[in-house]
Amino acid sequence: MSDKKRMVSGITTTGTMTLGNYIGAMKNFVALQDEFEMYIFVANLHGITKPIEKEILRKNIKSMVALYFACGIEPSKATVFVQSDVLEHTELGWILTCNTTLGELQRMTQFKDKTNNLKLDNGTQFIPTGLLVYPALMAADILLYDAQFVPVGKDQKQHIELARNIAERMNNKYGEMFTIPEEYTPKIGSKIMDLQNPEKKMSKSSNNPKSFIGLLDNINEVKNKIKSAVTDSENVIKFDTEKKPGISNLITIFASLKNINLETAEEIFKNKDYGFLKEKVTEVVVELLEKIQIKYNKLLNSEEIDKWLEDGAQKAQNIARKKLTKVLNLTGLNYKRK
Ligand code: AQP
Repeated sequence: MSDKKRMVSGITTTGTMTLGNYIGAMKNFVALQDEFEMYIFVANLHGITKPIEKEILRKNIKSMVALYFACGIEPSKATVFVQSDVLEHTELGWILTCNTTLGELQRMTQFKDKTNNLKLDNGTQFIPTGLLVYPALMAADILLYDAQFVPVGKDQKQHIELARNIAERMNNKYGEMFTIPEEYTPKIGSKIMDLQNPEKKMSKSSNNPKSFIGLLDNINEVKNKIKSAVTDSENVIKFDTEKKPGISNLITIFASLKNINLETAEEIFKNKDYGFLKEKVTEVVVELLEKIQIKYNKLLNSEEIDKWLEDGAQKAQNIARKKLTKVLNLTGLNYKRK
């Protein structure tokens, strides 16, 4: 193990990476890849927790991989892999599922949010069990690598807490096997809100495309989405998430992408109108997306990506296998060991 502290995280392939995923997670992956020993995976096993067509899933996985690198992850610095290429995730995921209670999983707010109104096209309710148990798989994703920190957005805090509880429980029951992880959230932008309903978090699988900005969205579409973002009728630019969630969300996006604090951003918009705020937010978002999209288009079908993923999976698996062997030994699953 190197002297650097270890981080692990991933993004789910339920759609294209959003500006929320970028600001809440990806931006930190990129910023911290020098300082930490970083393991970043494309969470394709989490990508089947909701019904998804196989062609779309395959496309999402390929696209997410290329986006990781297009956003600035460097294969010489971070270990990047696709989750299902390292089978140990599933194996440890099952062991941890068996050490997690139904009550713990049912208490996850994401379970409640994600199952709310989940219906098939014919209107019948369909809640895949994966939506309930995926936090145990997520715990495995983290605990396999002895990660000290997990860079995530605020919505994942409860899942990291669960991973910590499972790790402590397993350590107490079977003997020391897991490092206890902590979440690492950005100071600004740990929860980017839905553009049409700023009381709700921006999500890539939203049914309303106007509610989120995808990193691969057409630039004109992006301009229109920001233009039609819901604000309020006061025309006073002030950061106040309670009373002015829409405006606060736009200030947050601007501050995060400009790498300035919220007070400085507020100062820039003092005595300006909402049109000016939206114009400035559009400028920074478009600048970012254009840069990412150029790199993305070069990378998408390149052979070097396959090689980076192969190397990444091998490196990740070396670590994961050792951890899993320890777990199999300590839990009694390895029956050959006396
Ligand atoms: N709106 C957000 N603001 C800040 N951070 C966010 N994250 C997600 N949405 C926001 C962070 O992005 C990382 C990857 O998340 P994920 O794709 O694994 O799952 P999610 O949190 O469920 O994200 P989505 O976009 O809402 O996906 P769907 O639509 O599939 O549910 C995490 O670190 C997350 O905190």
